[in-house]
Amino acid sequence: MQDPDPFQLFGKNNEMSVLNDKPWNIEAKAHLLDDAVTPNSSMFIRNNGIIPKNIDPQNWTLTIDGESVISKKSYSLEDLKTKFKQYTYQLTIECGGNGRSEYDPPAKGNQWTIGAVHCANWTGVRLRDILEDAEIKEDAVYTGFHGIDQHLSGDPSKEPISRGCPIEKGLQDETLLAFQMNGKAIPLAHGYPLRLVAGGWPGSVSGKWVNRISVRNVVHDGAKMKGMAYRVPCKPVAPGEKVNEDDMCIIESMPVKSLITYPKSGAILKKSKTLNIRGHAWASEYEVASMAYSIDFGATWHKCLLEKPVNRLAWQHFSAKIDFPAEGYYEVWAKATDSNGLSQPMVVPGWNPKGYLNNACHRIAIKIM
Ligand SMILES: Nc1nc2c(c(=O)[nH]1)N[C@H]1C(S)=C(S)[C@@H](COP(=O)(O)O)O[C@H]1N2
Ligand SMILES: [Mo]
Repeated sequence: MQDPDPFQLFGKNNEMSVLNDKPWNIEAKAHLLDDAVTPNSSMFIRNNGIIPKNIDPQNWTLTIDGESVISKKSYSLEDLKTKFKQYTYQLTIECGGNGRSEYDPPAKGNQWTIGAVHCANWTGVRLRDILEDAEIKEDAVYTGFHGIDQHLSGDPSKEPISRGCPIEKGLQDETLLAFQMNGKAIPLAHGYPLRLVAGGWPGSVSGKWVNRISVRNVVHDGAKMKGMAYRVPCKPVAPGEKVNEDDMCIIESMPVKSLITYPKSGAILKKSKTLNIRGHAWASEYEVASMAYSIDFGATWHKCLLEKPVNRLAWQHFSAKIDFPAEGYYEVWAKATDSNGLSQPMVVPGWNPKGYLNNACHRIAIKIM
């Protein structure tokens, strides 16, 4: 039997790139992310294990347990949908390893280029409301999620991933336990029937197929919380340097970044024409404060128009009209600056063993004839 066609299987645009099929990891291209709100067809898929099958939403339960709950409590999907207020937010999710392919020496793992980011509409209940209903203790410091996907080894006693976040992030208004994406049931590959969405933080915090959340009185110690996974050196290191596990710190919010989504790199334009570029920028817990472009490799920068986010943690849209001085080859570079005053670096930032947090400027090629 032939392997299933991933584009059909997941409803993805056939220009998406399949980086791995065991487990499935698929990324977008910049021009596929042009929509204000990312449709399923262009959303990257990142899996650490095997996508679950035969989910029965009628019998789904979410259990809240851990040292820092008074007594464990379970909810059906119906409970979640009927007993709590629902919210919809546009939330940016970027994989911590987005941009990994550019590190040198290379880092193992999926060689994401720029396409492991999306900003969809998520509808669900606030994790905070559920945790308050379940009554958490004052000593709560961390959350830890558990999903029903299987470890690649097939060993049922192992979890592929079980990460979490400091309780403060878990209690934010926008941290959702979502059951809808873009107004419909969440597609299976994105976490049907229930997933966490913690916008702005490494995607690995947004647990899919979630059926249990532990409220911990210590930093969660689930699969991929320790060692090198989703961690970077606490102090900068030289490229290729060996780093002890003890000197690695957990990644929290993602750094400021942007993407030019129109035109497609390689576009050809007549000299007399103005080029309208557009794209998105995001800065996790901060807002993007300004957006600039350069057509001379960063020698001079010019302002882009930048929109406000529709809500906190949503990406922001930018655009600019560019007139080129002469015929020839150009690159358009885009650089975002956040409300904390930090900008994107023009080259790949600090090397780290697993190749996380590459927020270098995005650039596209343009030919003027
Ligand atoms: N249960 C479960 N949740 C998970 C993962 C996983 O493998 N299993 N991968 C995480 C990672 S690393 C990322 S980047 C996001 C990707 O979400 P998406 O596949 O919906 O784009 O899901 C996160 N949640
Ligand atoms: Mo990720």
